[in-house]
Amino acid sequence: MGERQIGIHEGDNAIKLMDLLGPQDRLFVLTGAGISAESGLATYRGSGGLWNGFRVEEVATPEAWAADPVLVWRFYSMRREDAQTAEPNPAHFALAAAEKVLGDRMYICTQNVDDLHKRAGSKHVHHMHGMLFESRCVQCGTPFADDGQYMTAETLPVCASCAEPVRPHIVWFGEVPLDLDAIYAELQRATVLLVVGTSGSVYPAAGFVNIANQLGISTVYVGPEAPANAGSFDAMLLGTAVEVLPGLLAF
Ligand code: BV8
Ligand code: ZN
Repeated sequence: MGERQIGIHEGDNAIKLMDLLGPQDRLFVLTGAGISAESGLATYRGSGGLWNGFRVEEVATPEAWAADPVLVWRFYSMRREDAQTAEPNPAHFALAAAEKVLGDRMYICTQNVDDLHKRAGSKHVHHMHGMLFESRCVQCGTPFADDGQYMTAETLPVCASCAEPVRPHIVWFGEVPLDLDAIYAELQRATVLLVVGTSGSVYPAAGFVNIANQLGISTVYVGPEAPANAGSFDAMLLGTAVEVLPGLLAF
């Protein structure tokens, strides 16, 4: 499947993607921290990859959790606080509106752990790196809704049924992203890959565009600067998510 090039060309910021999609086309959207930047949420590299002087890669790891669960819970508690005050932006709403037209021919895979796609109305969203407002027992493993903030050793959450520690339901560096099979199945049947606001520096997400190229499907990047994997895209639409997506997805 997917052997369809819809004639998107380099830097064609005036394209109306929806006009180019026929009844057989399926849109796979991959989003990164950049789509939430205009909602006021820090990106990983925009802040120089630092959080309170820590490198995200140092805090978002099983090793950091084993060494200092209080530090890790403080990291995620403060991000919960930021995400609760953030609002979806016109880019999130543009994707939700496009899904109302395309229905199940559209799939959003987000690397983001915030809930802004859902709050903008998107229904078919897969959080491949977990969700900020879910936690899970390290033993029982079933994620549950949790917007709690845990800042001290005395207040760290433990499982109500087995008393083991509760961790953020987040995929850390070195852990396997969630439901990769489902992602690859959607990629296999897509005809267009739209990637928005990601530096293309973390795998396997940064490799989705290579799979798309092997499948021969059209690939578009939207962001204010070229990502690390820029050379793999058919078209680079340079601009912020809010500048580009509402026009790109207008119908
Ligand atoms: C895996 C949740 C195996 C956490 C995240 C050595 C040891 C161990 C692993 C590795 C290693 N070397 C390589 C690896 C693999 C590793 C990796 O790629 N590391 C990198 C650092 C080299 N990957 C992993 O560990 C992954 N797991 O490999 O498992 C495996 C894999 C497959 C099959 C079997 C086994 C798991 C990685 C997941 C880590 N968790 N998030 C948390 O949030 O706390 S990753 C996190 O960073 C994001 O989720 C995202 O995925 C990634 C990059 O962030 P971006 O979203 O791209 O944001 P960034 O700030 O980087 O860029 C922002 C972009 O937005 C920029 O381009 C900017 O221009 C743009 N922008 C700015 N403003 C706007 C904008 N765009 C639009 N509009 C704007 N206004
Ligand atoms: Zn438990």
